[in-house]
Amino acid sequence: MARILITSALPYINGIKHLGNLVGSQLPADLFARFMRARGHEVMFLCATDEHGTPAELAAAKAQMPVAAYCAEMHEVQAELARGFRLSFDHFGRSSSPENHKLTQHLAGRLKAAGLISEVSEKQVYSNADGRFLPDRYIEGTCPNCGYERARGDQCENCTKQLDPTDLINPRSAISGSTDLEVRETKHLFLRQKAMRDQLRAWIKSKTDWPVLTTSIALKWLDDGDGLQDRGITRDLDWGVAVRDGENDWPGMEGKVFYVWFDAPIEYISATAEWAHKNGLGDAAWERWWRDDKGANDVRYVEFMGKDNVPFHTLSFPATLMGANFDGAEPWKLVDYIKSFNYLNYDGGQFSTSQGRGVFMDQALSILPADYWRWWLLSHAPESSDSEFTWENFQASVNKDLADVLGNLVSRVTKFCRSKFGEVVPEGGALGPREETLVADLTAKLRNYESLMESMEVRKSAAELRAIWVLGNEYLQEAAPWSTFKTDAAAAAAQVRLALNLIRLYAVVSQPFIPDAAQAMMAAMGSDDWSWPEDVQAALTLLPAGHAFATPEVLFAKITDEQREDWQTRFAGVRT
Ligand code: B3M
Ligand code: ZN
Repeated sequence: MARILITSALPYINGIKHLGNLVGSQLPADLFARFMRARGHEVMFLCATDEHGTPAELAAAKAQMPVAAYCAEMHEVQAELARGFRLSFDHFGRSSSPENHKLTQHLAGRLKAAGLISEVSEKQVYSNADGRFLPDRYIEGTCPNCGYERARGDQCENCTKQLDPTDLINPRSAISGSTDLEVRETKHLFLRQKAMRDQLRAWIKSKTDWPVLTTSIALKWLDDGDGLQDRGITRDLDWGVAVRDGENDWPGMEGKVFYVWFDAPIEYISATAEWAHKNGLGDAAWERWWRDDKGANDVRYVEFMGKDNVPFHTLSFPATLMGANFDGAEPWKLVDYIKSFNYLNYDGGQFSTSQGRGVFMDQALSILPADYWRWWLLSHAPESSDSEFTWENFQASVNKDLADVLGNLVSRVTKFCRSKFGEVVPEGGALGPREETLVADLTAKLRNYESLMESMEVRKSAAELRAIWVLGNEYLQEAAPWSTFKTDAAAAAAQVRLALNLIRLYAVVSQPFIPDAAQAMMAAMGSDDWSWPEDVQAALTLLPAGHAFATPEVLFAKITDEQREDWQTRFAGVRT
């Protein structure tokens, strides 16, 4: 038994995530967590809402709510959707938690002690009317390039030109509209990542088993052009973790907060502390996952994320943790493996949160149960390249894989048994060579499935699981107990007994992908034995003759053409 620490990138707080976000981190992380638990490993699976920064403030202002209340409400919304998709987090935390405030301030203090923080004076736009510095995107004005009147200080949305706020013509505050702006000096803290370049490079180079997607992005940022830059880790905002040196004030930094990307990954650790405290456990309970000197050196830590988040996880966050251990006193757990994803596109374009394009998590659950989405998304995960959601493909996969292959097997076996032998596992004669072949084939495919799941080959795992289901169908087709029954009822009974056991086995191995259907199958088989089929032959005799079962309702209803067309039109436009 091993210990596996799993984190999913933290969904940002400012709205409901779309299916592309879901398949890029939380869902595959859940698949892996469920599989590892099913194999008997000790798993700690964490996620949280990422709550600080300008976008949270803007979203709260738009909702006309205080930002803390907005975040609390949106956290609940996202937590409920996570439950709806059966994401099996051990804890779904909040980056605004007291635990994260404390740990962020502590780590910043350690970096300061390590000499890895520099203070830099910058010129920034200050709004007298708003009484605050304005981050680039809080400043609007006319684009010097195309004349668009609502260009933002970081970029013109109309012509895409990257801008500096000082480039804007007639600049004004995006908050109040005030033009009473001036440029003022302000001091910020920078993390001296450059000084850690060699250490980071050596660490990344040592990760020879990382996927190419992950390593290539990391090395690009490390070596390309000017190379790794020192990074500002503070902002002039109200909402966030106050800049402090551990428990002490940080002179000159009053009224400033840490940059959201500084505190967000730290929340992976803090979420574990939240979990411990929520469960009445002491600090040792979370430290054994995160501190090598407190028992974490045998932990395998795996992170899941979209490719755009890779630089922060391969450079900045490790730099924070390595830097905090400058004197060897705080050996924080570094990630062992990063599974990153490309993008999922939507029907010929991109999913877009800002434009409301695509299917969002709440909408998805309002039309179909979680398993349908989980199956399609995972079996089409954008691993080696971007992939695309189309309603035709979704309909075809669900109908074929879930309804025709798996659902049909369950319903044929249980209904046939009920009609001929009643709702109990029948007594039966010996099994023959056909069954031996089935056991051998299942064993081979199952071992392959296990190794694909261990290496997080999501699509290939789905294909192998489907192949395992197909074996059962082929067996039934050939053995044809409904014909056997006419000449040899005992042989038919033996076949049916095997097939009923197969349903329980399928529940166990399918559970990471389709947890609700797996529960329904297991419940129908009147069993609660989730033990992994290390020995397929033994697993197929687990339900004895005389054991009662129930014939389940339809496991997966087919998606009709009408439904598909309806959804296609409903989700063609943008969400308002
Ligand atoms: N919230 C990414 C995003 O919303 C960001 C991930 C943080 S992981 C520590 O795209
Ligand atoms: Zn422009």
